[in-house]
Amino acid sequence: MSRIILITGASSGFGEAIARHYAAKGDRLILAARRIGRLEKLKSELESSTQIHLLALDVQNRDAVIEALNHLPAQFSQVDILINNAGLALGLEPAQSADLDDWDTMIDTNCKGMIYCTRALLPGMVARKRGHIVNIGSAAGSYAYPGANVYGATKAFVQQFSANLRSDLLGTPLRVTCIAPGMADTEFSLVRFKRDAEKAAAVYAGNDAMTASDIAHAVIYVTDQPAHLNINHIEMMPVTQASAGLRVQKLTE
Ligand code: NDP
Ligand code: 8X3
Repeated sequence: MSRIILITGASSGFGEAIARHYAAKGDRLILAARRIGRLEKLKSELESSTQIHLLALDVQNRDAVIEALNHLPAQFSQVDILINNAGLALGLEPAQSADLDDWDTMIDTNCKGMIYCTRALLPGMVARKRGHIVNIGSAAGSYAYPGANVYGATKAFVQQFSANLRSDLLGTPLRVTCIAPGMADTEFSLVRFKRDAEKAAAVYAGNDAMTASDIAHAVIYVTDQPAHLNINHIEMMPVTQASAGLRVQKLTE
């Protein structure tokens, strides 16, 4: 049976790849992002396979999220799967020199955007006794690295919110999954480095990073499991990435 899937951050990277994978299965899609032109292009590519509704939406805007998700067109209103994917890292400066506006934007998008979308759709899912929320966390939510300060903290929030949601939803058939990827080659670094293409390309050069499609496969895997089964958490990394131990600063350095 065709499901209704709402994907935030569908205009590039993971969200776009996830949309392509669900479209190929014939699921109906609600695609949300700020860059509506990108979404329109994707819709024109995918609409031969399925029905698609677009939302020009900034997930930081609480009123806009609630309004949009509470007034979906009738044929899209019963969302089965919410993919909270919209998010970003801004900067890699140490905490003492990081930009406070960047910190606000990461918290407003990665944490608040996720909880607004979730809160808007949860009552309907609970009433219909059907729903799956997939939150895109990050390896940065579990492992510290220099410059990840607030970005990593927002993704730890995503991880813990997912676990806490599962507790609240015990006794309902709803499912919650957090997928926590490490390094994947998308526009993520271009955004982090404020459109410095050279710096962004250097992040992925020669390390065989994951692709957006790798993450989309994981999303499809968790949402295609039988109804009695909840995949709580998936952490995934390219073979070329690992948490490689604690650093020690010598007193003489
Ligand atoms: P991209 O930059 O390619 O995609 C990010 C998406 O998020 C875009 O579609 C963007 O759309 C959307 N977005 C950003 N801010 C907002 C906003 N305020 N409102 C609505 N949409 C927004 O990066 P990725 O695909 O890599 O990132 C997707 C998610 O995966 C993020 O949450 C990221 O933190 C996470 N992640 C990424 C990893 C990586 O290495 N690439 C690893 C682990 C996690 P638009 O600008 O059009 O609004
Ligand atoms: C981004 C993953 O490992 O580049 O969320 O911080 S990593």
